[in-house]
Amino acid sequence: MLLIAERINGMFIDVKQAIADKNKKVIQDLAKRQTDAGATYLDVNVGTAAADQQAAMQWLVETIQETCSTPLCLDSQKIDVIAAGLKVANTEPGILLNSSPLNKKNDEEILDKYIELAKNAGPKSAIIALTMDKNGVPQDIDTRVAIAAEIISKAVELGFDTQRLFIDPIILPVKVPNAQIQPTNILAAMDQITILAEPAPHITIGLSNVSQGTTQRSLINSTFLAMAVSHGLDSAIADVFDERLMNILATAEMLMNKQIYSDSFLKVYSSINK
Ligand code: THG
Repeated sequence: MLLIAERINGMFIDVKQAIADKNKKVIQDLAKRQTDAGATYLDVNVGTAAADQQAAMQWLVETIQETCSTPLCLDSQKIDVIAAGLKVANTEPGILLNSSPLNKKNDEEILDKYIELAKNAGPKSAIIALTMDKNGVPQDIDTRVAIAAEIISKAVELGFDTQRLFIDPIILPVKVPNAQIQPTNILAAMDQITILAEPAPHITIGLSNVSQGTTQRSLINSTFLAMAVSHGLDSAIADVFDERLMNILATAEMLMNKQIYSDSFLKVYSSINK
């Protein structure tokens, strides 16, 4: 499992404040602690409060890189913010561009632009593409799969290896009225997305979305993670500080025969993910 640690996000009050105060310690501390906890990538999202999002993204990237060489996942809905981050990012260990829809009303070519950015960022760079298009986020299984198929064919057309593509079927909070069917729709979409290409594209989700506003965040996140792992999920943007979640992930991967069983499989899993 490729774990993208979610915590450096302006959605969290401490990070938002750190960006406003240019407080490096808060950010560097989170970068190091998430790396120690098993992060393969660090998500970097400036949130919505920063006055100049491009400058804030560059400050976050530079601040993290001063103490930590964990690959970054630049997270913004604005391609200009991603491009600004890329200018100062060390792409040598790899980088993830998070995220592009298939297309947008005011930008039909948005995915092409992300692919171009990734190509210029070197062979270890990859893209997270959302199963979302100019009509927004689909709620049904078939539209998610159809958009994923278009994303894959666009990548093939542009000579971009599908192994550098992470498809995100977009999980929304289970608490939203009428949304309780969504987690099962996501699992069914994953079953089909994994057979769209050979080798299969990677699949990722913003796991913590599913439990937003609920009283049992850790339980809901970790249960859905185990379910999704059994449907081909091989990456997630997640809370790596959640010990229950990390243990359940290790167990799910062992039961899926992705990690060999030994009596100390939990210990082994946490040491190889460092
Ligand atoms: N797909 C992709 N990228 C994403 C998402 C996605 N990036 C952002 C987000 N979704 C994933 N990251 C988070 C980070 C935090 C939370 C949820 C998803 C979260 N935050 C607290 C909350 O809203 O309750 C913040 C409040 C706090 O605790 O201070 O839950 O889906 N590709």
